Amino acid sequence: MKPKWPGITWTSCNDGTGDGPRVLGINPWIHDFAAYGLWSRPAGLLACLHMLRAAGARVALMDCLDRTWSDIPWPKAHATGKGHYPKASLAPPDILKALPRRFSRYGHDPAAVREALGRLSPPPDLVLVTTVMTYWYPGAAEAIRMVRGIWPDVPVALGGIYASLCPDHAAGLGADLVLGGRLEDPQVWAVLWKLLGQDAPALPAGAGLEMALDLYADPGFSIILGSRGCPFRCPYCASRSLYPGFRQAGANDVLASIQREYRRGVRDFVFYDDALLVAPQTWLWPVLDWFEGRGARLHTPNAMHVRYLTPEVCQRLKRAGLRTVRLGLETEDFEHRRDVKLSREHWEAGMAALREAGFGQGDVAAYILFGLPDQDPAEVERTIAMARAWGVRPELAHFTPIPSSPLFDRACEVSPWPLKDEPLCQNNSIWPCVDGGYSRERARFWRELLKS
Ligand code: B12
Ligand code: SF4
Repeated sequence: MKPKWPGITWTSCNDGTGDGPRVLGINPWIHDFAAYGLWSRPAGLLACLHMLRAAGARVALMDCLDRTWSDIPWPKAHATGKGHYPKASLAPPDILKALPRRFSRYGHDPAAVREALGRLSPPPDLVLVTTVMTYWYPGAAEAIRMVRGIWPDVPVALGGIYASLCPDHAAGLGADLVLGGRLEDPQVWAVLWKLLGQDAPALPAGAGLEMALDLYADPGFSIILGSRGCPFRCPYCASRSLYPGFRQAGANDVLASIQREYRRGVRDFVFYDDALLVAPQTWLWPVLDWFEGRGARLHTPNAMHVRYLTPEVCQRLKRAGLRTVRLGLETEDFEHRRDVKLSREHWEAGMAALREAGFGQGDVAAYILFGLPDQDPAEVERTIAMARAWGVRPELAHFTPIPSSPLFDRACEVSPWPLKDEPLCQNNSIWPCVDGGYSRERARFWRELLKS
């Protein structure tokens, strides 16, 4: 099938013609047992493309997981913009063959992607391939192979979360350069421009927080990133190693980005912050004030910290139009938590504040960690029951052992899978640290429990 509209094109800060280098960003396919477009956007790649464009480059985006560049049939999205990806069966990688689950490539048909890239004229001077989950690297490898086939002489840089957390493994993927870390880090910035044969220009304002959201021609939703990093240090999380500090954007910058998206018709906005409610006066209050009465729907799929849900916070969120409320509960065993971010008192106060603000039973769900090393499944059952008792929908967040997170070494000790050497085994779909691993019967048990 031929992509007809609108294809991918070069854009620049002025009229798209300039003479800066041409940089193509690719968000690769997902190869996995399951994937759902929960308002997913490659925020990191969009931040990179914004920085490069603001510094004089011309940029283009090929998002293998988004339909907006083509008229290829796509599963109908939910009214708020989330939805399924098209998928095609794939043979699972050898190491995952024994798992009784279907493996697929999610996203556009590679033939359509190849054709759209082939039509990009003139060709790029540099291709950036981003990565999100560590165990999705085969999609990045496929993208690199495709780029090599179309433009054998164009350099390819691989970056993003997998490249940052598994740099040695990423070195084998076939890119010319693996660049872990953040592009706004002056060293990384300089190396990337060297690949273009140029001295690095000054980093633009807003580097690392602003994103080139306009590269989506007709988006059903948009994302908001008002901060980077998280002040907490939960043992199962890599946030601290991906972004050691905590940085917030200025309210005017976040608002300007939101207003641009709102003006072109976007009404669903999704927060990507790890610590959305920390120091909300910096940018979140002005943003929520602006949303009041504008008929937008806000979503927090990345979960909010319950400890910050005071009556004022909940009322502001409600008035601004928060619809999808996701909370980080993790466990009901408040006395023996693996983190320090939530006490029983916080939970009770947060639940009362949400209720008073008018959030109903259908609006709120809590993530419960499942499959941690040494976790007693009875703890998960109790947590599900507790969430229900509070009128909150329980959702299992399957544990992903993440290199560099404090719990990774223990995960390696208990898991029968080679977690360190093979990132595919970090996939939460295989239940890598659950006694006996994934099985259909065990999966059915938890599904039924969540339904009942
Ligand atoms: C937003 C988010 C989500 C969103 C959307 C994710 C998406 N895009 O599809 C939602 C809520 C859907 C989500 C879901 C999940 N997530 Co999540 N998520 C994040 C989060 C908080 C932010 C990612 C982000 O956008 N950051 C902001 C951008 C600007 O930063 P960045 O991507 O790192 O980009 C910078 C650099 O990497 C670099 N860069 C990026 N690309 C490139 C390319 C080149 C060439 C170069 C040079 C540089 C470069 O420069 C960028 C600018 O500084 C991260 C944690 C974190 N703090 O990173 C977790 C994180 C990625 N998620 C994680 C997990 C585990 C999950 C879930 C599996 C949770 C669960 N158990 O259910 C699910 C499953 C996702 C799925 N199947 O779709 C893990 C990853 C684990 C892993 N093994 O890789 C992380 C790291 C959190 C953690 N626990 O530590 N997630
Ligand atoms: S799990 Fe959440 S609260 Fe804990 S360190 Fe990660 S982002 Fe912060």
